Amino acid sequence: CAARAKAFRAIILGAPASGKGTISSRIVRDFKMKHLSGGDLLRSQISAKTDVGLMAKTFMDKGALVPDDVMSTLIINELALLKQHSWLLDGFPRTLKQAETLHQQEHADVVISLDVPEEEIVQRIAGRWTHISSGRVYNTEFNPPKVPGIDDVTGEKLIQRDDDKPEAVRKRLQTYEANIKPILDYYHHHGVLKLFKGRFTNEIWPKVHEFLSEKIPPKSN
Ligand code: G5P
Ligand code: MG
Repeated sequence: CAARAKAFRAIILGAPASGKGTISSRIVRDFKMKHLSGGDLLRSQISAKTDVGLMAKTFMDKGALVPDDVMSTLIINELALLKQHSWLLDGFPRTLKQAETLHQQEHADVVISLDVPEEEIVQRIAGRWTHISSGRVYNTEFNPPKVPGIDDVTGEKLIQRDDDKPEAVRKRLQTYEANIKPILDYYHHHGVLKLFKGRFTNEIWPKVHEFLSEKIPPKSN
């Protein structure tokens, strides 16, 4: 076959429940990219009861950020395994420090930033159900599982995340607001930032698809 195209590096950012996971799953369905979510990675560490997982949980349950050094090490180790692949990084960086650490290793080709109104976000979180080992998410109204409380693919149980309780959600939104501006400025300065504003995923998704189609070839199958 022809020489392999350069691996493509994308980042997707947005407030809690802005649809990063949902849009990421559509991106990897349509484009040849590996999805890496910081939150999913932490939750799988928690399920496996690793030291990092147990430590991270104390921050996550409060809706606070996991310390930068822990998080950056975790992500950079995972990205090292994906060197040859195009990847989509979801929910990292969350601080300017993380953005700078990442930039020492990898340069993003595009940064997709989702901008969804806050009242929509609060409503969504209340209806979210998660399949922990895969990171698949459902919403009782938007994309309900075929059988309530059960993952469509594996038949395993769905759970509601501990940090989806109202107190933690408020804190997560505050934390996001407090940190996002310098990150967006940083990527804007590097000329890779693209904002997508809208209320619903089905409204934002076609624009993301069109944008990415101009950058990388869609999957041929
Ligand atoms: P996470 O796991 O990154 P958040 O809070 O950033 O968590 P979250 O909650 O995973 O983001 P999302 O991926 O943006 O949200 O959204 P989603 O899951 O796709 O969609 C949310 C819900 O809405 C779902 O139920 C979905 O079905 C539904 N939905 C989607 N679109 C629509 C729509 O159009 N309409 C409706 N009605 N519903 C819709 O991070 C968790 C924690 O991990 C730590 C932190 O403690 C963080 O709080 N962490 C980090 N700490 C430090 N540094 C980092 N880089 C960290 N990354 C994670
Ligand atoms: Mg997510």
